[in-house]
Amino acid sequence: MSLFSRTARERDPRLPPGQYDAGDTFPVLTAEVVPRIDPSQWSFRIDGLVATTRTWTWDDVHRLPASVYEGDIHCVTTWSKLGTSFGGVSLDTLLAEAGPLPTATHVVAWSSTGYTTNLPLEHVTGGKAWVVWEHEGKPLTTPHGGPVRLLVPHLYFWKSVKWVGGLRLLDHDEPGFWETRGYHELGDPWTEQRYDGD
Ligand SMILES: Nc1nc2c(c(=O)[nH]1)N[C@H]1C(S)=C(S)[C@@H](COP(=O)(O)O)O[C@H]1N2
Ligand SMILES: [Mo]
Repeated sequence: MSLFSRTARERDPRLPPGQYDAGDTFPVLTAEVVPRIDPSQWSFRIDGLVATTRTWTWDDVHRLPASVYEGDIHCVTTWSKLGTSFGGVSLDTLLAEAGPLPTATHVVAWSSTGYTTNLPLEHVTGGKAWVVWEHEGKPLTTPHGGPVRLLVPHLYFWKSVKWVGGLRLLDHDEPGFWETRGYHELGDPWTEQRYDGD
């Protein structure tokens, strides 16, 4: 490659401000002790402000219509992974079975480890969020949240709870693990909502 083409190379338009392309690497960021969760012991629960509290087992979620996300993910520590993919089921499918009540405005997503994060309900509906067990066609590994993690790729990746166990629907916002430690309530990478007050 000539010096000219290197210096003139444009920034990949898929990269939000302040982010770099991590290429083929997929860094691991974990605050807690990594849990070992056997798929046969895993379940996903939606409760709180719903018409019907629902719980799905590993077999149950595999019977639902499969959904794949192909695109990018962005960690607040400035790495982005471009053109990756995750497979699982759309949260829309799961929420439709539980039936959010009209009073529900926010969700808390949680892991059995105690890790939590808060999200406005409208940010996990309309094809924006998934519960996933595959990464680039292979089973999601334990360090990356396997057997099953949340995926909310339009927000910074701390919202994508690893080893996810469920969602609780609320009529108010309830800051989670990182949000009570100075991270932004929402976390939009395109407007660099990294920390509280950004
Ligand atoms: N349970 C749990 N989920 C979590 C985290 C965590 O520490 N524990 N870290 C978050 C953060 S800050 C990021 S960037 C991503 C990292 O996912 P990865 O380790 O698969 O890259 O998971 C998010 N989900
Ligand atoms: Mo992160």
